[in-house]
Amino acid sequence: MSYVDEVIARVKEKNPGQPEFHQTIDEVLESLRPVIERDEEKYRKMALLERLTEPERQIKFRVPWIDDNGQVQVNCGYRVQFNSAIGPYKGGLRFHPSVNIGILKFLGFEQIFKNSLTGLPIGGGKGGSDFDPKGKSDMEVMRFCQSFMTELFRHVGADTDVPAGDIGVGGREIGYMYGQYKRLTNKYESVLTGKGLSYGGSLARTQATGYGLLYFTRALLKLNGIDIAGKTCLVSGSGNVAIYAIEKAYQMGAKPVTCSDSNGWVYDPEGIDLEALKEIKEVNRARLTEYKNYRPNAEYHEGKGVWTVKADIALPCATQNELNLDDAKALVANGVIAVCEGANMPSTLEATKYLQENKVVFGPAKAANAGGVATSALEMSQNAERLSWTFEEVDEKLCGIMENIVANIDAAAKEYGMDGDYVAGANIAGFKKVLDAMEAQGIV
Ligand code: NDP
Ligand code: 2IT
Repeated sequence: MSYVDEVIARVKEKNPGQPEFHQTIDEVLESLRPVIERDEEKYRKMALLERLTEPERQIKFRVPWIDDNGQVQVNCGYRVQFNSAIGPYKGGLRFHPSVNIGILKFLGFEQIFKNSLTGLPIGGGKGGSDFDPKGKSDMEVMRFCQSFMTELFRHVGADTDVPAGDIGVGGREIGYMYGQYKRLTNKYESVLTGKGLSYGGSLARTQATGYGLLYFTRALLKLNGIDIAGKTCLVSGSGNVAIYAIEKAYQMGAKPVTCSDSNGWVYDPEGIDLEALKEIKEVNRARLTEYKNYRPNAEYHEGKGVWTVKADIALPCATQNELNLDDAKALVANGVIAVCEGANMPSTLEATKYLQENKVVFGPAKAANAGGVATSALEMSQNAERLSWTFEEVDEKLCGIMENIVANIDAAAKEYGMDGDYVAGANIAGFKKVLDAMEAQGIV
């Protein structure tokens, strides 16, 4: 059996009941096959893939907190420190009831290659909790965040591991965690990114993932001879990534017509009303059912359905495996030109394959959504030099990073004879720097 197949089988056997982790292992190791097979015996001997697929450290801890009724609640906290070959661990914290170790390992593994693609010195990690911030008061969220950090603080630090936001973790949660870290350590350091602007945050970090996704999409389309202006876009999700993807799509002359949350979805043929969406989600923390109060002519549907609308570009920005084979078939039948992933692993392996086989330009998550973490790294740089750059400076750097990623994944795909396969291109381009650093640092 080839070394790659052996390791895929072994990882699945050693990590039962973790389907999302298996999925990313399948996708990434399959892409790396041509690189590994150039020198298979050497890599087998140094157990390169076994080391790459085993997190350097996994931390799991109890998070007790007291709700507004005086009842004690207990959640699980995690941090997966996956790979520090090219820099301190870096990656978000997710607060969602579905969080478990398998999901965090999938996210942490993806993060290794994504962070490498940014060209900045950051390793891969991910963490979070099964805590559900939905419906909790600000004080409940604060007590949870303080308890979470009361354990996590021993494992993180500006040069060790720098968490940030992800699903369910935004500016409010980062603020509460930062305050507690500072109180516990007596250090004012860049231990978290996505901080508020008054205490070390970077301009444009809030917008970065969504804006970056559109810079990426525009450049990838251009490479394929297509102009993004005038195109209709399907967006899923209505959180941080979706909102700023919609904002930048408008700025590029495209028209986003959908968005969704975990209850339902909106189709607004005139284009999503961005101000209404921001008020509903960012200010009121409410549900999308409210959208019709702002736009009576828009449609609201319960359940899932964004991918059934006819459009040119699809931008999944909610969560993993939200775009399956049936969705891919519906998109292709409706003539979609491109799918670029704002969320992490939103397309199933079958959906990705179907889209690629049908000549849809496919921009994989670890390349397309790298703008968030890239700007987090820019926040770390600003904190290190104790300076703040202007919005324009950060935004310009972000745009340059995303355009570079497009060029690098295209070149890597071509180098290995897979022209236009940006999934393979992203995995290979991200892997090469990590491989080089791991080889140089010996068996650790
Ligand atoms: P938010 O919490 O701000 O928003 C998440 C959105 O996705 C909400 O609309 C939410 O709906 C929806 N959603 C979440 N889980 C589900 C689910 N199981 N089923 C249906 N809808 C769901 O998170 P972000 O916008 O930050 O993150 C969105 C995606 O982007 C995630 O995959 C994340 O990993 C990825 N990402 C985020 C980055 C960042 O900088 N924030 C960077 C790179 C990637 P509801 O409110 O109803 O739950
Ligand atoms: O998935 C991701 O890249 C993020 N949630 C952002 C991570 C970060 O450290 O900014």
